[in-house]
Amino acid sequence: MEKDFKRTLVTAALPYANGGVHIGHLAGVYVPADIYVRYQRLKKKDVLFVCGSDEHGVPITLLAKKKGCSPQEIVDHYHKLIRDSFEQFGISFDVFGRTTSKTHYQTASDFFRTLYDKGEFVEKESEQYYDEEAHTFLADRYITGECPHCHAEGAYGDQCEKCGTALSPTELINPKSAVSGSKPVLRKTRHWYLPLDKHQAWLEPWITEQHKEWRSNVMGQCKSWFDMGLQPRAVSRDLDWGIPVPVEGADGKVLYVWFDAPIGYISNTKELLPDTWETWWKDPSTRLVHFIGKDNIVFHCIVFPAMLRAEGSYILPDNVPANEFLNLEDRKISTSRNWAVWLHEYLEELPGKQDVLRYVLTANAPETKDNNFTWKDFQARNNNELVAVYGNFVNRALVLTQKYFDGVVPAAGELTEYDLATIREFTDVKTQVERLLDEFRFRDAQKEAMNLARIGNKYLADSEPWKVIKTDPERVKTILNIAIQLVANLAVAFEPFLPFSSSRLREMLAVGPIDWDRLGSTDLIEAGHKLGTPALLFEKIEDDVIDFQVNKLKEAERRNAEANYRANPVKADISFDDFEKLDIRVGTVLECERVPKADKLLRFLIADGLDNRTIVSGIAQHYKPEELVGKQVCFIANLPPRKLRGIESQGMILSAENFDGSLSVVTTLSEVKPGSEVK
Ligand code: B3M
Ligand code: ZN
Repeated sequence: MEKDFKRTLVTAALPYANGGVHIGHLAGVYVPADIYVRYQRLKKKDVLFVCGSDEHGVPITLLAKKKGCSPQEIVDHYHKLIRDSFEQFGISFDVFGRTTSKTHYQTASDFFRTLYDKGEFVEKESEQYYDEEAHTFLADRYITGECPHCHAEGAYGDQCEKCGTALSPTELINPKSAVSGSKPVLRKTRHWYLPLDKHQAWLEPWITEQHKEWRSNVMGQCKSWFDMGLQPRAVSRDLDWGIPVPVEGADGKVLYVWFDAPIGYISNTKELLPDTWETWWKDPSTRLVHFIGKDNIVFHCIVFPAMLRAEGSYILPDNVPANEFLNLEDRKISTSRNWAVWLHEYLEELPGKQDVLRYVLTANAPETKDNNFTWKDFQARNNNELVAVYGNFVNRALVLTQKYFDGVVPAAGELTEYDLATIREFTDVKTQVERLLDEFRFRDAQKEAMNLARIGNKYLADSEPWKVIKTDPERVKTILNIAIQLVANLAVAFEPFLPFSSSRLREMLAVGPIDWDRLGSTDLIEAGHKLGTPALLFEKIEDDVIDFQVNKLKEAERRNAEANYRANPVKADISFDDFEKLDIRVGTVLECERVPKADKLLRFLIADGLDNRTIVSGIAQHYKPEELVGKQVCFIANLPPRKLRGIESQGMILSAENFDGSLSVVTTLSEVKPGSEVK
């Protein structure tokens, strides 16, 4: 439904201030939101881009406890880290506020109070776990215990991380408080609930009938919530970190983080525009668009709209273009396992490469399904697309103009059929990019922009100015004029996607901002204009840079495996007789070599005090053969012989498997005669 909006209010999900921002957040939320906002600005639309940090919630209090500091210190630190890295990355928020600001406390409190006074909440009593030693109710995350499904220890009151099942705290076997370690008891507590069940009657048709244009992944989630039937949701918690519930007798209770956080969009707008914020939030000619990740859909499509509607004076979102998830090297990004690429580290380790990441994340944007980021793909897209296509075209056009015409843009003469055909290929680029951006299809839109460079490369390759210059210099003037127009078009078309490169490119062209509306035309740069100095727009990324990043991930994974290591449970008992049947002996390695065409196998010749024996063992990835010659090993001597790759193996060499899967051969403390028995 095309409505006539006067202005667009764009929000991007408020990142939790208990860690940095990683590529999953960027690809899912911030890069597309920024492209969209830059595009609106280029079109001279009235637009406001609002974000800030989300500074409440249990994980922040847990981290503070772990670090031995206050939650405020945690959020102060991460608020600044996140704000600064976004800024360096070119995410062009108009305001980046925080939910611990005075304005926010006041706004969220008032909001709650209004709903309370209007009778929009229901009050209910329920039983929740209470820690009698620490004198506090326990949030779901504060309770751990045995998972009722997979029986892993250390499952949380809301989820078992081992098997992924969603839990409620009372399902845990042997629950334990994460605060004091004591056994929690059930106690009665009162909370305020938003009766979403009552809101379903308008929410459902509002989304499924009036917003059919929403993305199918968003619509799908909403419909499944409706099909299950909406339930009342508690909007308060027993916790000492958050905004106090502004109701008498509600001591020790704070607003649930998901109640106050979306109000943060409003308070941050207020903070920026204390006098005019209401135009952005209450005037029906404002279009509200929320950029979020898929895990936030229910809050932005159902809970927050219900809050806004219950309050009564606010507009509702017009669209919620939520993205799916971005995986990293084929695995789910995990902050707790440090399986992530952090923005602040990227900015430090790959300085000046903001646009490369912006490009790759948009090219791989998880718009319709989960997508994958790999460092190899990052390198390939940089080297084969940004350098070889975009950068190469720009460089050729600029360098040739420099060489033949001293950097002065030549006037075009008569156009050939081929020139006209080339021009026709890009005159509609503006229509195409706009159509795609209006539909929130960022990856396809960026492809359209890139297409200009492909057209340019093909045009130069086909018209060969470096040859023609010898026979027909007049013709080269036309060719390079068209090429320079294409370069200028690239600067404009990439402006929303790769702002740093567009600005460098404009420097090389020695021009100021070019009107977005002129995108697709062939008169962006006048004949006679003196260009700046050509430089490389993008640089090749070498293997060592990529290897460093991949190793860093592997190292993080190793450290995590080490920290989380737990020995396997002991196997079922066996009889002493069974044990005695095992013949374990010590032998000395006489020979050791790789088994050809088997990357895991080593062939050993072992002195065993009898006739010597051959053993094949799968430890080639852990030892070089020469390291083992002369060493003593333990082996099982009475296993039936087995053929491995055509070699008869007479026994099995014993190794210990470390937490990370690496193997270490078992040996004796002092040298013994080959054939000595292990008892
Ligand atoms: N703090 C972000 C998250 O779920 C959450 C968004 C709040 S938006 C109001 O990762
Ligand atoms: Zn489990």
